[in-house]
Amino acid sequence: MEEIKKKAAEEAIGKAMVFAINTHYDNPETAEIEGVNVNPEFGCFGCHFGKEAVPRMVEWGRSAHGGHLLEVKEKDLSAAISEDVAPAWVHYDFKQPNWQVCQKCHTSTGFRNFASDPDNYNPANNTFLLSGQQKELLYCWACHKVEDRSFGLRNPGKFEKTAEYSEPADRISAIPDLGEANLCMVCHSGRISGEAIKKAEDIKKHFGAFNSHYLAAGGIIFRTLPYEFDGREYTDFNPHQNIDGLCIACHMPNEDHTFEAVVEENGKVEIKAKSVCEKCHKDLEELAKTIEERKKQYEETLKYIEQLLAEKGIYYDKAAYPYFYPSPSGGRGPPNAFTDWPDKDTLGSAYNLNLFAREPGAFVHNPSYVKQVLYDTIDYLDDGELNNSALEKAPEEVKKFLEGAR
Ligand code: HEC
Ligand code: HEC
Ligand code: HEC
Ligand code: HEC
Ligand code: HEC
Ligand code: HEC
Ligand SMILES: [Ca+2]
Ligand SMILES: [Ca+2]
Repeated sequence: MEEIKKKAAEEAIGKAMVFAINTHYDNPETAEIEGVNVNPEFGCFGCHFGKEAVPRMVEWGRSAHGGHLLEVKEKDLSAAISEDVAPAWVHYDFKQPNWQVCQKCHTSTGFRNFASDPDNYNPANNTFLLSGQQKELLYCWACHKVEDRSFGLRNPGKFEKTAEYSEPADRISAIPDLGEANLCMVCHSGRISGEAIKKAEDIKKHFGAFNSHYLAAGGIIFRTLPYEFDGREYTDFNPHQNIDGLCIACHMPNEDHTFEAVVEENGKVEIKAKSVCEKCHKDLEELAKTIEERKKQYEETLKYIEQLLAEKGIYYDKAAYPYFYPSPSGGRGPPNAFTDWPDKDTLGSAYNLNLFAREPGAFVHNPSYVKQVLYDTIDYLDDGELNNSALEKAPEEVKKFLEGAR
């Protein structure tokens, strides 16, 4: 009996070792990420905090912040995280000095240093203990204070202090201290606001000069990002903005480190943060169906905006930075980018398209406001005037989505 137990234990340890060797080493010779890098400053404690950490590690290993490492390795233990799976960690070698402005959101070292002391943050002082092309994911020690063994969360403070952009100043300063969600706001609130287009003296530039950046949920919730049209009123009513814990409440129910608010399989949505939504939405099955429907309608609405821009000779290619081209781009990229913006509202419309195409949760994050902005974008593009004509020629799904927005 003892012999059998011992053998089983040895086998389990052997398996864990093989697994660890294949997931804890990132080959410096390749641009893909083969596994996590162990920062000698924190050692194994950088992630293995103790018993409570174990379920979190598995969840994190499946998350976008963890580059979906465990999903990649489940298929093939020798596979690596590629650009397709996690572009934000893999696309560039962000530790190189020419990417210093990007490091606070695209590296653990940069984020840790920034979030620990935003006032005195200087990316030139980011020290990367990595070699060759090795890259960081968003490790546990980026968000958690591992250095004092408290494992508590870093707190960069109010968004006003951490924002990449300074306008619209009144709305930015109105964002309250969000506690733990201050962490999320640093990276998920975009880099350039639609206000910048209003202030710009010269708009005849390629779109990179106005690109809001991506997955900018915070900038939608608090209305800091979208291009709003002059002469139109926008609602301040967003019931989701005052939920205690904000991003954490909806995206980390029961401390879930996959950071998923919903899971989706074959177009069917299952809500994870049930107890949060339940406080206001009585019928959760109904709510899940609404999300499925709205998601489709939202995507159709963005397609329609893309079509209206194309009719003006402005072609959107989501996959090819800087995204707008004078002819269908086919993934070409500069120097053929579109620069001949006829006016600010057209550029603002293009800006909104790219912002929302890169914020797939916007229709949940701020439902009524988002519909207004999309309505106005279409209303402007359809005949160059804000005359409530947006739904006249719109496809059925778009009509369903925007009915009642104005
Ligand atoms: C950057 C984060 C990180 C660091 C640092 C880290 N690990 Fe891990 N480790 C993980 C993740 C994620 C898993 C997968 C979680 C799971 O399967 O339980 C894991 C799993 C393991 C496993 C597999 C067995 C188990 O616990 O399930 C071993 C063994 C292991 N790590 C050893 C180490 C050692 C030794 C060090 C220090 C040299 C270390 N790890 C440092 C993230 C890390
Ligand atoms: C250091 C910057 C950073 C911080 C801090 C951060 N995120 Fe992220 N987050 C990212 C990046 C980058 C991605 C996309 C990774 C990829 O897919 O390449 C991402 C992805 C996500 C996704 C998944 C999107 C998808 O397409 O699957 C969610 C949800 C998310 N983050 C929520 C949060 C929440 C909630 C917080 C706060 C607890 C947070 N993030 C903190 C940078 C950050
Ligand atoms: C304020 C935080 C922040 C800063 C600063 C930042 N990014 Fe990002 N970036 C993000 C987030 C969040 C994502 C995740 C979006 C995604 O994967 O869809 C992202 C995604 C990306 C992607 C993947 C895009 C894709 O196609 O999905 C690239 C490339 C990128 N950023 C480049 C840069 C570069 C270059 C810089 C510096 C010049 C930079 N970023 C600065 C937050 C930031
Ligand atoms: C993007 C930031 C972020 C990253 C990265 C992150 N966490 Fe967390 N973690 C949080 C937040 C926010 C909470 C608080 C959640 C709450 O209050 O509901 C938390 C809570 C925890 C807790 C306490 C809750 C509990 O289950 O006891 C543990 C333990 C934990 N995280 C472990 C980890 C580990 C291990 C990793 C890496 C595998 C990790 N975290 C990565 C943001 C992060
Ligand atoms: C009311 C709950 C709620 C709040 C608050 C909330 N989210 Fe979301 N979020 C969702 C839901 C639900 C989705 C999924 C929408 C879908 O894909 O169908 C989502 C989608 C996302 C996505 C895209 C995920 C993907 O898979 O593509 C990101 C990133 C994100 N949220 C980040 C955040 C951040 C950061 C905050 C805080 C600034 C936040 N969210 C606040 C409910 C919420
Ligand atoms: C504090 C109350 C409250 C909580 C908590 C809450 N919601 Fe809402 N939600 C509302 C209200 C009120 C509306 C209607 C907003 C409007 O009409 O502008 C709404 C609207 C929505 C919509 C848009 C519906 C539509 O017809 O377009 C979605 C989707 C949604 N909520 C999802 C969620 C999810 C998912 C959760 C939990 C993760 C959640 N909500 C939590 C109050 C709440
Ligand atoms: Ca590598
Ligand atoms: Ca019109």
